[in-house]
Amino acid sequence: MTYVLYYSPGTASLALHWMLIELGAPFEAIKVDIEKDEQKSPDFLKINPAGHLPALVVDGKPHAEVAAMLMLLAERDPERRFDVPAGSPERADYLQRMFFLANTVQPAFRAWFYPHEPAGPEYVAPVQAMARARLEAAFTRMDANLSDGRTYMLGERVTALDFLAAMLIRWSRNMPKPATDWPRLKAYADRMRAMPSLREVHAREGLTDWIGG
Ligand SMILES: N[C@@H](CCC(=O)N[C@@H](CS)C(=O)NCC(=O)O)C(=O)O
Repeated sequence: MTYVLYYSPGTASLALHWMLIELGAPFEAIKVDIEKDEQKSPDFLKINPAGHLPALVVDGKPHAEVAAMLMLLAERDPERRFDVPAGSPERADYLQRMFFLANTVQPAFRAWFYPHEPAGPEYVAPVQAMARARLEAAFTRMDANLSDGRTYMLGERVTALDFLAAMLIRWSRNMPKPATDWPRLKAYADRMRAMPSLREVHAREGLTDWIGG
């Protein structure tokens, strides 16, 4: 059955859009205009009551949360190319790293990009300072995870984790100290940027920065 992806260019939907392309899965992509706050429209709130992107319709039912949907797409792939199934040796690392990105890194980015949310416009500067410190600490950990020379976040093959990790590295591109200032993350980002599907999703979403290195 065809998936339906609700997306906005460059946002958290990018990882799903990218994986759908890489998998060659049948899907329809519906653009939601964040500039016009369409993600808060009554019609979209029926799809994702949180008013966030992405949303992914699976078997006719809408779902949200990018990390969860990446894991779902990976396990639904008939060849399970990017899945790390229960019982496999890397499973605990996979879950830990996936949840670290979703629970720690994504909220810090949310605070960086939406700094008024936690405490209003008055506290934008301290919120961004906190977000920056948390993100830089996270980049240090992600970089250290690659210190044994592994090619991808979990080892020698691409998993669902890499779609999320590479997207988050991309999000840091305009920060004072982007993730690519960490040498192993830079080399990793370059490897991911060589994937034709990452180039393709940039083209489809009309994104031109970062992908060129
Ligand atoms: N926890 C959600 C967060 C999604 C999220 O924050 N999406 C942002 C774009 S990156 C969004 O929808 N922003 C518009 C808004 O919050 O109104 C996920 O992981 O999917």
